[in-house]
Order: sequence, then structure tokens, then C-alpha cells
Amino acid sequence: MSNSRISKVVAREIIDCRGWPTVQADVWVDGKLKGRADVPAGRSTGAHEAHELRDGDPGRYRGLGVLKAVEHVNMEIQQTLIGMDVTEQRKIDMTLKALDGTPDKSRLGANAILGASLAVARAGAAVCGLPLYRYLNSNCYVLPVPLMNFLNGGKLTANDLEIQEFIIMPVGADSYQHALAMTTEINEHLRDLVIEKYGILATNTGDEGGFATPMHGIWEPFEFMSKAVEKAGYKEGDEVVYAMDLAANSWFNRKKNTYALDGKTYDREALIELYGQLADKYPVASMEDPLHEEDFKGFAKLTEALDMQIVGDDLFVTNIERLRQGIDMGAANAMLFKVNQIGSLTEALDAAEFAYRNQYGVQVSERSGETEDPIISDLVVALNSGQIKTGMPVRGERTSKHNRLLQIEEELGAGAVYAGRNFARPQ
Ligand code: 2PG
Ligand code: MG
Repeated sequence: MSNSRISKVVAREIIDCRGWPTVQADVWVDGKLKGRADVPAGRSTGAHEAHELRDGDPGRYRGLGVLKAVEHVNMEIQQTLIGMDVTEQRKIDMTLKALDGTPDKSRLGANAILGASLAVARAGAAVCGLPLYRYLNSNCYVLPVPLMNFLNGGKLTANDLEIQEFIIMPVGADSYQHALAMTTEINEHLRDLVIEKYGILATNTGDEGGFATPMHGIWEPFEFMSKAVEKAGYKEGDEVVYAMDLAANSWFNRKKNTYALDGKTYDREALIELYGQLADKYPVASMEDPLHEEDFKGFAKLTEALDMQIVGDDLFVTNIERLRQGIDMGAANAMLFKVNQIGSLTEALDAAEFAYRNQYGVQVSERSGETEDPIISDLVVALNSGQIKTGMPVRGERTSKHNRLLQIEEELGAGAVYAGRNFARPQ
């Protein structure tokens, strides 16, 4: 198969939606450009994520440059990959992991390795003449429920709301296209409600496109979302359910071992009780990172106490070892899937498969720092995962993912199934 041999790998520094530098990598096969991919970046990151290599030169992009990572792709990674068969994704990813040689990919940079890994996948698909989702899984058919991040707080927004994401899930839609229409209808009503109470300035948006309002606590955002759903004419609990990314690390006080929320202090037990009260009042179907990232025991307690999906993001960091620990302890029942947390496509797919084998769900996710590259849309369909968190369709780096899912839905045609209420276990 001489025509599937990698002939060149090139990276460059581009910018993401925050204007921060990131890596874009190209993979050439048999003298032609076949695959290109961009690397996303987080802001509310987990302590155990793979290492994102930044230049640290304060005189350039305030230290955020990625020229070292780019050079690693152009030199060592390219030298290693030239001549390899581009369709041997696992072999390539494992070779790059070994080439790096550190447990967290800190020598070459997870951003360098991931850029090459994702571009290899795209090039492999192109060589085979297949869309990426089908190249990765010929039996894919599930269109995910979008987790729509309507109200933003935490580290991704300039306001006082501690909780990072208040989310609406249009589970009653009959297609992805319908889900997007429902979302926009509800969002327009929410906009009116926000303006009515807080004025037009409160409709500015956070990093992922949700309104950055001066709301407080946990109840007020739900009151607003619930009213907006009602005004849009949808049935709460039936057509629409709720979710949150609490990103609890960012309001956890490590010294005191307590959580500070809306002027009150909670220990773990009090917080679990509060979540229970919320779930009694509203149909909350999913909570991500409801406790801080080291509290496996607390996650186990909470998963037992609440009848809903509990997602580990900073808890698991798409890392099979941390996921194994969670599974052994009964902590959470779903894993957030972020390719750059682990730094290669193969390892992320392995973590997802391990999750499935243990009856854990998989929610594919954006990072707050994205480019217009919609690769996660192909990945969520390839995984038949049933759920994607990719922000509100009001900013280009988020709309690209939604629009890609619309294309995929059309391509799959009669073969497509919208996950709907089965988002946690679509198969
Ligand atoms: C999260 C993400 C994305 P970041 O916490 O889940 O929503 O944020 O990419 O900043 O980690
Ligand atoms: Mg999160």
C-alpha cells in the first residue's frame, strides 16, 4: 500500500476563539495534503490532564505561544511518522506516546502529539475515501442530544455565578435539526426574560455562547430556564430536561474542604442534599463535576444518592487509569470525552470503550478554547455516544460543530437515529 504512506507532517501556530495560539497539523500522504486538524484548549482544566506545551516566553503572547510544540511536530514527530501507513492509527499513536516517553506527554507536548494524531485520522479517512465518522466506525448511526449551555458562569464568564454551565437538553426532538430549532426558540425567550429583569447588557455571552448574566446561586438560573422552556411551548421533563457542569473545583476551598456557593458554605453532604432538592423540583438529567476532582468517594456517594447521569470531567480527564479507579468505586456513571485531556485519539477512544464496557456513558465535549475545526462532531457520531456538549450555536467555533452534525445527519439519512431520551445509553 505505497499510496497510504505518510510523506510529510507539518504544523503551524494558529489562534483559537480566545485569540490564544494553538497547534494546527497537516499530514501528507504520497505527496498530497490529506488531513488537517486543530488542537483545542481548556481554561477550567483538570489537574491531571496531559501537558499542554506553551512557550512560556512572556514577551510573546504573554507566554502562551506554541512554537515549541510546532517545532516538535515539524522535527521529531515528522521524522518518526514519515513512511508509516496513515491508516495504522493505533500504531502511530502508540509510537508517538513512546517517543514522548513521559506519563503526561510533557516532553513533546500533548498539543503537538494530538495535532498529529487527529490529522493522521483525517488523512486516513481521506485515503480510504470515507467521512471520518464512518472511517472510525462503519456501524455508526446515533445523532447526539446537544447539551445546550444557556447560562454561563465560573471561569468561562465574567460574572458572579459560581456554577459554570446551566444546560438545556432537547431530548424530545425527533432529529438533530429539530433539536437545534428547539434550542434557538427557547434561547430567544430566555433572552427576552433576561432583558426584562437585567437589561440588554446581561445578554452578552461567555466563552461557550451562553448568556453571562448577573444571576446568583443555583435556583435563579433554573427559574429562568424553566420559564423560557414554558414560553417556547415545550414540556419540561418530557421534551426538555436539564443538565449542569458544576465545575466544582473552581468554588471548592481546599484548605477548609468546603464549597462556597452564593454566600453560603457547604460541606460535601450538604451539597449532595442541595442537589437532591434541585432534582426534586426540576427534571435534572445530568450533572458534570458536581464535586471537586479528587473526591472519588464523594462521587460514589452522590451517584448512589441521585437518580441521574453523573459525569466525570476533571475527575477522569479521559484517562483510563482514573476511569478505572472511578468504576471500581462506583464514582459517577459517565465520562466526559475530551481528546486533548489525554493527548491522542487512540487513548481517548480506548477510554470511551472502557467506559462502555463498564456501563458508563460517554459525553463528547468541546473545550472552552476551540477553533472552527468540527472534528468532535465526527467523533461523537463514530462513538454512537448519544450526547455532545459543544456550546450555544451563536459563536463560529461552536456553530461549526452543530453545522457539521447537520451534514452528518443528512448523510446518514434513513440510517440516522436521534438519541433523544436514551442519550445516556443509546445502543
Ligand atoms: C468544561 C469545559 C468545556 P474547559 O469544564 O467542561 O465546557 O471547559 O474547556 O475550559 O475545561
Ligand atoms: Mg467540565
